[in-house]
Amino acid sequence: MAKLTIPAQELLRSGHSACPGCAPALAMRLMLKGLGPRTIVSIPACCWTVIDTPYPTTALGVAMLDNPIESTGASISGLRAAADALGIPDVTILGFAGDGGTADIGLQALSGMLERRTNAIYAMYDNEAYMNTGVQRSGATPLGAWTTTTPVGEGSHGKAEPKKDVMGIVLAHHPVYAATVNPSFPEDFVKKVEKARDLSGPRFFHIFAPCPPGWRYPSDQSIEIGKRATDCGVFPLYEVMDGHYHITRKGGALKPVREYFQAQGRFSHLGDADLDRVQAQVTADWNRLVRLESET
Ligand SMILES: Cc1ncc(C[n+]2csc(CCOP(=O)(O)OP(=O)(O)O)c2C)c(N)n1
Ligand SMILES: [Mg+2]
Repeated sequence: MAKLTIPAQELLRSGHSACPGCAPALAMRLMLKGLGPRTIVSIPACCWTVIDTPYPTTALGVAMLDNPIESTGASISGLRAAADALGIPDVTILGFAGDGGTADIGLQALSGMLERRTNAIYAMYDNEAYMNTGVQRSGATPLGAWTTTTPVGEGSHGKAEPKKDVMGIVLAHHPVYAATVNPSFPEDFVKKVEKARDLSGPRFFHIFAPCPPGWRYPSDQSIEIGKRATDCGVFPLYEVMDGHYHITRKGGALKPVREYFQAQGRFSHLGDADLDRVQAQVTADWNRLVRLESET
């Protein structure tokens, strides 16, 4: 029988209010399995504040602080300083924020936390839009995607700009550890979280987090969508430690991006020429990553 490598302990309780098929909920579940109960999590305004609460209830089996959307980086620096001042041993400080609260509104606080070398983990769960407020585009929304503020029709063809390279921005701060994770690959996810837990200094996760209502696909398809994203190269799995890149899932030739895009209503307006352009970009980005791995 295969040996289970994922801890059995559940720190995300039943009864939370995530939508069916919510990958951000699964991401929190896996994150806390990797970090364990001695974790304090700081969450800004995002879907996750709604998933966890309403006050006075909580679905989390760890201590949680609700912070303003722009402040996750500052909040986890403060939590770390407080834990150290109080002499609380062996506690992991985790910031768990959306893409809007990280790539856009909280970018300055994230940069400050990384630059101060705060001993904490910052995790960005990336559902590629401001979902909690009704699917508005964020800096992390990919090129061509429909959102309510990048509509499809005369004069608009979905988002006109490419996705912001958040890993690139984070890596320019030389964190101790940074990795991409995807709930569709739970062993890889938890293994990286356990590795990060045992390090000291600023650490970062970019979490792929499909959203059925925002991406317009049936709620039983989240795991499949996540698998396709990684296997076509749209969301490669890798880690960077001490400047060394390591791709953690290679799996042979990349699958065509069409299989990923055509499964989601938010891309249904894209034609062959659009998808050819996307394919060329994804292939170029993948080749760059492979080069970085071999050069470092
Ligand atoms: C300064 C500020 N601006 C706007 C809001 C409203 N707001 C609350 S949640 C949210 C969406 C956040 O998007 P993201 O960080 O991607 O998380 P998601 O909702 O997608 O989980 C916004 C805009 C706010 N709370 N504070
Ligand atoms: Mg979001």
